[in-house]
Amino acid sequence: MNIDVLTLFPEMFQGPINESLLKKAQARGLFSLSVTNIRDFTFDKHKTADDTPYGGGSGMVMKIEPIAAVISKIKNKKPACRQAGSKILLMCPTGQPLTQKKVNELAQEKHLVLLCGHYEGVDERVRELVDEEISIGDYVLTGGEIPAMVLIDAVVRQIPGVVKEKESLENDSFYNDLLDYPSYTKPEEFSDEKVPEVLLSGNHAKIAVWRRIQALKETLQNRPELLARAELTREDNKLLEEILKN
Ligand code: 4GO
Repeated sequence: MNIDVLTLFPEMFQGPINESLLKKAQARGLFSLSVTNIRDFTFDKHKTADDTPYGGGSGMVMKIEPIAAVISKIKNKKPACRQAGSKILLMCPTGQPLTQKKVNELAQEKHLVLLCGHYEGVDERVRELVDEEISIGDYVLTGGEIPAMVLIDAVVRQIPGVVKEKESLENDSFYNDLLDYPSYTKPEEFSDEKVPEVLLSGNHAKIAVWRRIQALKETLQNRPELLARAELTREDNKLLEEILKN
């Protein structure tokens, strides 16, 4: 997958994307990232990327022409961008929520363009230039850069080969609308707290049932609304009944 980021703050992408699994994924050619400074597409001598809002009010609004110019350049340079398998996304608090389902959909694309607004917002006419508007949650940030990084991390994680074992993705929270079960590693005892006995038993069937119960409990406690849409087996429903009795 190829990801283009359009931003006024390209340096922000130096850190998170170039560490850990994302770094390895790039080194192994599983995805590539190119970050473009929108300011390079301004045409006046002051390199103006934002201006005051029509109608008055506080803050600055990002101008549409530099954004249109950079998108147009990407489309011309990469013909793939105009075909299926390519999406232009605007990171904004009024967009569609970024869920695991949305992440998995986006992971199927060959090319993503992520447009990051800054200041008070972007000229409304930007909507004509993008395919989708995406929000990472119900809160406002100073810019779309961190949401873009969140999206990149979540999407790249779903590219085959980035996370070693497929099983590890299938056990993830939200994979099947259940939260993940708890994990432990050495030592067996820490501050009087022991690792649950069953995990040391070597009985894989028992461990699987225990983990399922923990996932159901965790979901019931922290995110009960997820359970309503989770696809539960008859066994799950029996386990839930037991949990609710206690
Ligand atoms: C995205 C962008 C929040 C989100 C943003 C979000 N805040 N919830 N701020 O995904 C235009 C100017 C939007 C600042 C940007």
